[in-house]
Amino acid sequence: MNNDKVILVTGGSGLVGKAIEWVINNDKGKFGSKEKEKWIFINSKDGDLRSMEATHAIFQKYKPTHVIHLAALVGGLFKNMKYKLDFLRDNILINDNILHSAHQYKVEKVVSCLSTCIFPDKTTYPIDETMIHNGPPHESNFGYAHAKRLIDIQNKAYNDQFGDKYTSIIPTNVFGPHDNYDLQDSHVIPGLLHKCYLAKKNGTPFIVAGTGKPLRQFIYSRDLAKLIIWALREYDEIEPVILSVSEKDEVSIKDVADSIVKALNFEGDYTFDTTKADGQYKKTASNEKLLKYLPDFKFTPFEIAIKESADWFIENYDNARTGNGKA
Ligand code: NAP
Ligand code: GFB
Repeated sequence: MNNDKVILVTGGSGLVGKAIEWVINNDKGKFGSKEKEKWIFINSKDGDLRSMEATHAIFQKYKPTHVIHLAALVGGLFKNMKYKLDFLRDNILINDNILHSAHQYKVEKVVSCLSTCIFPDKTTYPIDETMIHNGPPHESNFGYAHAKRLIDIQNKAYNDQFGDKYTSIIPTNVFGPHDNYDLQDSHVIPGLLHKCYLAKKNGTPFIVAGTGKPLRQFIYSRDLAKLIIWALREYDEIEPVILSVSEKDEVSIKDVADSIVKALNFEGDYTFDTTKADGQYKKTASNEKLLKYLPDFKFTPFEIAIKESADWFIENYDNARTGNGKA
């Protein structure tokens, strides 16, 4: 019985995919590469996963035994608000093609990636894994949210009818090296890193969108990567698990902007554009289930993770995904 694992990582060129590749290649502890594991990182150049034919061709080529499914149409608040139908359709197509190909190629395990923004907007806090389907998500990202919720339904249907072992993890907002820094489409941390960098370079004001009051839990991509590798190797439930820092580490958008100003040594004007949307006020999630499994897991302190992310962005500005640089 050849128990070599062939692990296919979809979305391998993105923020989370690159972090998994970094941990596998650099972590000398329990999360790093292991014998009998072959890791394959793919991106859209390997094939458009919205096409069943292209997805099949990838499975035919690599014959994976395990899949970490990260590929998705992803974006921050403002991109989600603009393209709700694209977020719904593209992600439904990508997810269905991956899970059905995994079933047809008898893949032993799939770990898919959801997001805490898919939970009901009107809910009690902290949010936990049992609440996914308890009501409508926030208006700003219902397209993305319903497509992601469907993965949990698909996992349970494949397990119920065929016994397939497909599960999912639910990260909070993620940040780190190799992020998407497009000034319109990005998430808040890469967006503000780029804006503050340009404000410092051009001597212009640093403008944060919204009131700065909303609250978020942020996980460093390299911490998330370790937890996803753990989930692939050891997490045996079909039910999802939230991967997040604890509730006490929740910060405001103003705290985030202050940390970025400090990390980039910005001394210019710094204001808030309250004409811009705040989105969901908070989505405070419990990581109790995770800590039952990994009580000693060490998360990177927020300020250190922001500094490492800022340094990576400055060092790699010319090759980073900065979009067209227009706010
Ligand atoms: P990202 O940086 O935008 O990367 C997206 C990846 O998906 C890229 O490798 C991209 O390939 C690939 N991809 C997109 N559309 C594709 C298609 N049609 N066919 C094939 N590949 C395609 O995303 P990320 O932030 O790493 O997100 C990874 C996962 O984490 C996603 O499932 C996302 O929903 C989830 N998540 C992210 C966050 C966050 O804050 N970033 C929070 C919670 C959950 P190319 O590079 O070739 O385009
Ligand atoms: O990361 P973000 O775009 O998404 O953060 P969400 C949005 C918060 O940051 C809002 C404020 O309160 C914005 O007003 N903000 C301030 C900014 N300046 C900026 C900026 O320059 N760019 C951005 N993007 N925000 C997303 C979901 O929600 O969370 C996605 O829409 C995904 O589907 C992601 O799940 C993880 O946290 O509000």
